[in-house]
Formats: sequence, structure tokens, C-alpha cells
Amino acid sequence: MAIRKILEFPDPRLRTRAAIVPAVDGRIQTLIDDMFETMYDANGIGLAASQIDVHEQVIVIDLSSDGSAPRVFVNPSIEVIDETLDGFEEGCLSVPGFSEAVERPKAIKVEALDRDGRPVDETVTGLLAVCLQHEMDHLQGKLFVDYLSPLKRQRIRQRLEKEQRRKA
Ligand code: GNR
Ligand code: NI
Repeated sequence: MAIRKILEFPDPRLRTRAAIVPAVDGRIQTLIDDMFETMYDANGIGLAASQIDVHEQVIVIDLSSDGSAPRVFVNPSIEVIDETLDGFEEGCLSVPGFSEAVERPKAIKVEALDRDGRPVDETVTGLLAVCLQHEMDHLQGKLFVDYLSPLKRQRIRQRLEKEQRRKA
């Protein structure tokens, strides 16, 4: 397994739309394992393949604090079940050091494939609904900062660009 580098805003590669996974085979299972290792190493609760510059529709999520509840969503599609908006303070491993409230529908149904290529079909609410919608956005090239005002987004961009120049 391998820890992969996480792309950071405003890297244009984060704007790539992810392609459908043709088959859940060994290549995809290795990708999934690397995504979990990368996500746990970074103390995240979710990761989309887009964030490690792999533009295929794969999401991993683990909301537990001890790595005991790994979830995989390959080729996910979501349907809004309850369009009532709930606000939640979101962070993102691709926008390190920043968090802002984002409003999203409170209940969604997700259909996807798991690590073994078996169908998953669940209705989810709460933090899992927030996280899944956040990760679905990544697969479409969208980031939580896109929901903020242009001024806030610009401030975040400038601070991260400065930090990235410092590290380079
Ligand atoms: O680790 C993460 N925490 C988080 C908190 C609130 C809403 C969404 C998230 S997802 C984020 C990891 C990440 O960037 N996934 O794409
Ligand atoms: Ni994110």
C-alpha cells in the first residue's frame, strides 16, 4: 500500500471530472487501499480519488475515530430524498487549514458499488450525507470553497498559494 500526495486548491487538476470505473478489479482495489491509507494518514473522514490525481469515480469514507468503519463507493449516484437544507462546518484535505459552513440537502439516497463490485443502495442522513455530497462534488471537479463568496474564496486561495510557494 502507499500514501499518495493530496492535491491542494487551487490546483487545476482538482477541477477534472472523474470517469466511470469500467470494472472493480485488482487495479481499483489497490487504488481503494491506497486511498484509505492516504485518508487515515491525513486524519480525514473521506477522500475522493480526484484528490490524489486519479480521475475515476471512487470515494472512501470512514466516520469512526479508530478506522473501524471503512466504506467504499465506486461509480456513485445520489438522489435527494429530503431537500431541506442543513448547514455544516466543512473542511477539506485539499483546502488545508480552512473550514466554513456549507448548506446541503439533509437526506440522500446513494447507489454505488463496494470494494467487491457488489451494489450498495442506502438512504443516508447526518454527517454521512454531508461527507458523501462533499466527495461527490470532488468527482465533478467541485470544492466546498465554490459555495463561499468570491471574496472568501479569493482569501483562501491567496493564503494557500503563499503557503505552497513557501513549501516549494
Ligand atoms: O476530513 C474531512 N472532514 C470533513 C468535515 C466536514 C465535511 C466534510 C469533510 S470531508 C474531509 C476530507 C475531504 O477533504 N474529503 O474530500
Ligand atoms: Ni474534500
